[in-house]
Amino acid sequence: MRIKTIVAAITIIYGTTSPIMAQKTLAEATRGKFLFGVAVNMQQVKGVNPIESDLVAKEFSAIVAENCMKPQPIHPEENKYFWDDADKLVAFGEKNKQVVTGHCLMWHSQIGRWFFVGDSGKTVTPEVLKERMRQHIYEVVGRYKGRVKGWDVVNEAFEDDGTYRKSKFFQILGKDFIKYAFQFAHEADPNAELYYNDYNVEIPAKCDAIVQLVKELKTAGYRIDAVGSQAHMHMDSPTLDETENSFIKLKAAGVKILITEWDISILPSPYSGANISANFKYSKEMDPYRELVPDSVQMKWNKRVLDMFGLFLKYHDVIDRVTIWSLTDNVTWLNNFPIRGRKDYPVLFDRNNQRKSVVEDMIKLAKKH
Ligand code: 9MR
Repeated sequence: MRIKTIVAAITIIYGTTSPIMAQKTLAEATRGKFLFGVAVNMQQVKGVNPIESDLVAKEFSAIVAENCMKPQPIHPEENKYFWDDADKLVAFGEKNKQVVTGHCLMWHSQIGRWFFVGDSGKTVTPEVLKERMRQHIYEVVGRYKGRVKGWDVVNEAFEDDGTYRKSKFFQILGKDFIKYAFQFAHEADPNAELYYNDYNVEIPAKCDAIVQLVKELKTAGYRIDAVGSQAHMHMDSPTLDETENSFIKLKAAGVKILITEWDISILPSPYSGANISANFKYSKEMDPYRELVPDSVQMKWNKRVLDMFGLFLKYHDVIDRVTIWSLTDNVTWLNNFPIRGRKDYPVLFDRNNQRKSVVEDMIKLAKKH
């Protein structure tokens, strides 16, 4: 009781930014504007590294599973589901009063081969695939009904040129597979928000295709709440203008926007997508910052983070959540993509689990908006 009184007095005198008070977090700084989330792995959920778990719990208002809710891990065989990890993750989020997002229901990648193969070893018929989708979505969404706020219902259905990706789903069911997925997800949890999620949404042709999809879904009466823009970025692309234009188009389409997988690679890239099958050969030139990041490069990265974050803040009326794709530079997927074994620095906490200096500037910027 006495401690509480002292804390209250300090807050009145100095405000929450007092050095003797706990540091403000990005989640606090962005409250009322958008959720500030992070993708988590199972070590963090299980507390294998308690410092990381603690950071996830304290610094973020939302979490999403980096892997454990994807079709393959959660549904490895036709009649076998693996719930342990996803159950723990959802409970972890609830314990920490965080909004939990489900990622992802239908994705051409990280899905068991069995999904598309029938008894005879032949590709399944459209009817069978549709029924498998229904069962999968009903089971997964149904299990976390009321506990997961929203689902990435379909992930990465478009190519960068705006044509449909020729995934197994598309080959077997045509573009209607998307409608079926949204329908089943809505039936399984009518209160859950439903999202379409993709990378390189800043490419005009791809953004236009997504807008067209949103229109088709809405016109046909399907629920779609938001488009997730993964926002895996590089030092020079996409530009601020390209990013803003994608926001303008999505906003006009009448959906919310989620920044779902934000990171900014500091490394040179031979490739600018997030298609995980892309892989290039290692070379020292492509891994220039093993020992340290030069100040000039770090300053450029910091500026890029602030410029983008400023843009997210500008559009906070339509952006509901900004999620960082992994907690620290240690655990980011970009250390192994699109070239294995590099040292990247794309997120907001460093390899010693410390906040990068740019975070304070982001917090200051959030206050101005
Ligand atoms: O970060 C994820 C990595 O650990 C996985 O190995 C990879 C393969 O499934 O998926 C990564 O997350 C992807 C996300 O689910 C969808 N958009 C692209 C992300 C980066 O590949």
